[in-house]
Amino acid sequence: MIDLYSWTTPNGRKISIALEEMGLEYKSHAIDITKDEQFAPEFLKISPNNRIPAIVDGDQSIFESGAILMYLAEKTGLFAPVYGSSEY
Ligand SMILES: N[C@@H](CCC(=O)N[C@@H](CS)C(=O)NCC(=O)O)C(=O)O
Repeated sequence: MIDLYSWTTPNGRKISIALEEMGLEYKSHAIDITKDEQFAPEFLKISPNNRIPAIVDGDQSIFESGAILMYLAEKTGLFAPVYGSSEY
């Protein structure tokens, strides 16, 4: 089960959309950036740059939406470009 730490912003929504489209099970945790919850010490252990979105998958925490999308694409094999392929 993946834990998603996010808020209602476009960067946050990107990850929710990817998780839904990939059919992955996940649990959402709201990090209300309007209340500075991104600066909570527990959240900073997951996302040291105090920004959403971030995910935890097992013992790995990943932040930055592009890095999360790449991680999820590699994990599922979905929406990932096939580098070096003429079909790409
Ligand atoms: N380059 C980052 C940008 C993340 C980002 O800017 N997140 C904003 C909300 S969309 C945030 O958490 N801001 C809180 C802050 O800067 O303290 C990504 O793509 O994940």
